[in-house]
Amino acid sequence: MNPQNLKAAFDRDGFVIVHQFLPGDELLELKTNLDRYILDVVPTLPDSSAFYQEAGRLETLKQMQHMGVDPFFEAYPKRSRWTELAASLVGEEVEGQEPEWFNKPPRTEHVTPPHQDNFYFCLKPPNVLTLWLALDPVDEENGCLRYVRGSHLGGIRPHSPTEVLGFSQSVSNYSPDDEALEQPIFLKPGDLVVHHGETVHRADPNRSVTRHRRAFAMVYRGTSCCRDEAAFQRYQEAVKRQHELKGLKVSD
Ligand SMILES: O=C(O)CCC(=O)C(=O)O
Repeated sequence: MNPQNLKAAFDRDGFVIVHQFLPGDELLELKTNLDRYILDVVPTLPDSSAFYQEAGRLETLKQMQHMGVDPFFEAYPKRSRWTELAASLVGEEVEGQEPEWFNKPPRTEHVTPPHQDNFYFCLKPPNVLTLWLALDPVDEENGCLRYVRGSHLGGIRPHSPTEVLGFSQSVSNYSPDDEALEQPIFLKPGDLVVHHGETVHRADPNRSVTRHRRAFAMVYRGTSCCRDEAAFQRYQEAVKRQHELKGLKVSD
């Protein structure tokens, strides 16, 4: 798809797929650094930077954030392949946030509850998006993302607290009408899906026995965005309460 068509699809649907976004050599470089980070850096991190489905079991590692502690991942968001795509879809210059990593390990009951990222980010105007790169084949069996088509155009929906570590808030009035508009996203390693910060999305658990569902993600915000600091503070306090209730040690 050419850049104009990508933007038109993104503006209309709130998400767009770019197949074969990352060439094989760059995918290998990224995976090698992720393996290194998981082995060498994750054991040194506070609980709030690496989440497990079952505490202490490395094979159930399901989410990593604040990855900018590592020089490779600190520099990664500035790579032009990523910034150029983000800027062309947002429609202005962008700033990239620290990378994140999401997994649904096999045989774990880990759902992604329906949510809008900008409920967490509190940015106005909502010129913010996520670039989500598949590291494994992703389909219905291992818990693909599901987007509610066009939902980025309806504003922020009410959210309420969840029990899900890493996704502390969920759309509270998610309905069969939303489900009817859901688009499941099937990807191969190196394929990318981009979603707008106000697109409602969710994912089922990984029902497979052996297949991981790993993804590398980066959030880019337009330079015109400002944070609603009061709303952001409320959100952060809710996250802190959730972490305390789950007994996590939080360093920041
Ligand atoms: O990987 C997932 O299941 C969720 C990712 C997500 O919600 C996001 O990147 O905004």
